[in-house]
Formats: sequence, C-alpha cells, structure tokens
Amino acid sequence: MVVSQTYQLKDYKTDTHNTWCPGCGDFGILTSIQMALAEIGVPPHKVAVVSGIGCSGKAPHYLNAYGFHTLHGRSIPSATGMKLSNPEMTVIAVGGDGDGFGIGCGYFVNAGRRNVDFTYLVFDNEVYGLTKGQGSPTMKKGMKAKGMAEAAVQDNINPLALAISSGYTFVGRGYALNPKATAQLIAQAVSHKGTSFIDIAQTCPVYNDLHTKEYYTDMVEGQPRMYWLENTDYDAVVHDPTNAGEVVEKKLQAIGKAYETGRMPLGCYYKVDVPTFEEQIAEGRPNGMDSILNPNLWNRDISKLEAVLR
Ligand SMILES: Cc1ncc(C[n+]2csc(CCOP(=O)(O)OP(=O)(O)O)c2C)c(N)n1
Ligand code: SF4
Ligand SMILES: [Mg+2]
Repeated sequence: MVVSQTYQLKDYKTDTHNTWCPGCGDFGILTSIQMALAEIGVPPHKVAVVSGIGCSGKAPHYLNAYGFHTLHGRSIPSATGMKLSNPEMTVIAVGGDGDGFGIGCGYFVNAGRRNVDFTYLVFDNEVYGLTKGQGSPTMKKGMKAKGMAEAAVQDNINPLALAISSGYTFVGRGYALNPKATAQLIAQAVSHKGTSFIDIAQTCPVYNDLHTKEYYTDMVEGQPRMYWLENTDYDAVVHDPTNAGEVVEKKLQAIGKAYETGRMPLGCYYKVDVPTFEEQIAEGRPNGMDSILNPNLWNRDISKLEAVLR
C-alpha cells in the first residue's frame, strides 16, 4: 500500500543560527515559503533553493532542502541549470531586489523568454540591506532612506511590469508581514508549470524607514493600502493561450495594475499556461536535437543531430 506522507512547516526548518536583524521582514517570507511547501506536500529532499548575495541570500541556510548560496545576481542561471539537469526537483530561486534587478537583471529578463519550470521570489526591501542600506533599483527617484547619503537620482524599475513584458507565465506580488496569504500565493506559483515570479514587499526596519509596517498597513483615501486581487473581480488568467489578442489584453491589464498608484494590489497579476522550455526541448526542438534532459547520455539517439550536421 502506498502511504502518502504529509509534511508540516517544521519539516522545512533548520537549526542554523539566523543572523537576520530582529523584526526583519525576511522572517515572514521564510515562513511563507515553508508554509507553501508544507501545503503542496513536496518532500524536503525534492526541493532545491538557490540564492544570490544579500541578507535575503541567506534564506537557503534556514530552509531544510537542497540549498545553493551562489554569487551576486546568479541565482537564476543556477536555478535554470538545476531544473534542466534534474527536472524532478522543485526549484526555487530567492534573492533581493539589488541582486535580481541590479546585477542580475539580464538574467531576470531572459528567464522570461524561456519558461523553465522554476519559481523566483524576490525579497523587495528597496535597499541593499547587506551592504548597509544603499538605494536599490526598486527605490523610487527622489526617495531617501536613512542609509542613503542623498536621494535616489535614478528612476526605479517596476519588477511586475518588467516580468510581464519579459514573458513570465505567472506574475504576482506578496507581502512579507502577511505570511499566510503570501504562502497561498507562493504555493500557486510553485505549482504553476513554467517560470513564476513573485515580488514580495519586505520591510527592512534597519535601513528602510520609508516603507515600514505602518506605511504598508496605512489607509489610503479611507481604504487599506494593500488589497488582494482575488477579492475583486480581477481575472488574471489567460483562458485561451492560442488567442494572441487575449494574451496582449491580459498583459496590458496586469501592467496597468503594476502601475496602480496609491493602493497596492497583491496576489496573482497574470497567469498563462504554455509549454515549458523543457517540454519544448523534449519535443526535439531546436534543430532536430533530442532532449538535453535525457539522463542516459551514452545511449542517446544522436541520429537526428547527425542528419542536421551532415
Ligand atoms: C559582484 C558583487 N558586487 C557587489 C557585491 C556587494 N553586495 C553584496 S550584497 C549586495 C546587494 C544586496 O542587496 P539586495 O540584493 O537587495 O539584498 P538584501 O540585502 O536587501 O536582502 C551587494 C551590492 C557582491 N557581493 N558581489
Ligand atoms: S539589514 Fe534589513 S534586510 Fe538585512 S537583515 Fe537587517 S532588517 Fe533584514
Ligand atoms: Mg534589498
């Protein structure tokens, strides 16, 4: 008899000493990831978590799963390689806004073009936390957090709009201090087949004195600043992916939400189900090559490749 095992949050915890500052929003995101994995029920040995450099980059140390703390900005190429070499793994890339949208931005954009089946979670505190609070690419022009000598002189990146236009097939936004709802969103993203991206608004009580817990939970024109799209009539899903008109319409709708000012939408902005990179490669594309995922390299059928090269 096959007994299906269930998992709890504690199964994804480690004993590693945590060096995040007390009150850091990263704790909430860590809990969300653990809750999401427990809800999906994926065993820890089937999960690989890969990070770049930053406070957020320490997350794999605190998650009971395979972990890889890579170089600054390199979580996405590492996650891509992990998934392609072992497609049975649930792969999650994590990191900060500086890591992902500064040094790693080329990887961020190009991952959207491929649709490899992994999830990318950005801990977005708008600062370089680890290097003492410089403004990151998500810090808005003219803003000055307490670790900055001067106000930001560059325009900010809108991660959600960039992800949607780059081709990510699941795009959403969460909030570090609402781990329960963010865990639900992460569970959806991890279960989605293709590259999913969630920008998670994260408080950094040490360096970001602009976007604090009080700011996020403030009222805007009599309504809570943050609201969940699933509680509105917003429909994020492309129902017919072969309909280019619907794809464009849903992308424009999602980009409009990404630029909403005043209130802050949370939840899934955009979702489309299309073949993953792995599935397309396995179909024999491009150039008549067979799957690069075939683990039995010695017995690979290379006749199609030979025909192409002849
Ligand atoms: C190639 C390289 N350049 C710069 C650094 C210095 N550095 C370490 S972390 C970091 C930015 C961290 O900011 P973010 O990615 O937002 O993560 P956070 O600490 O805020 O979680 C920088 C610039 C580095 N480690 N490697
Ligand atoms: S510096 Fe900010 S982001 Fe880094 S651990 Fe401390 S509170 Fe968290
Ligand atoms: Mg940061």
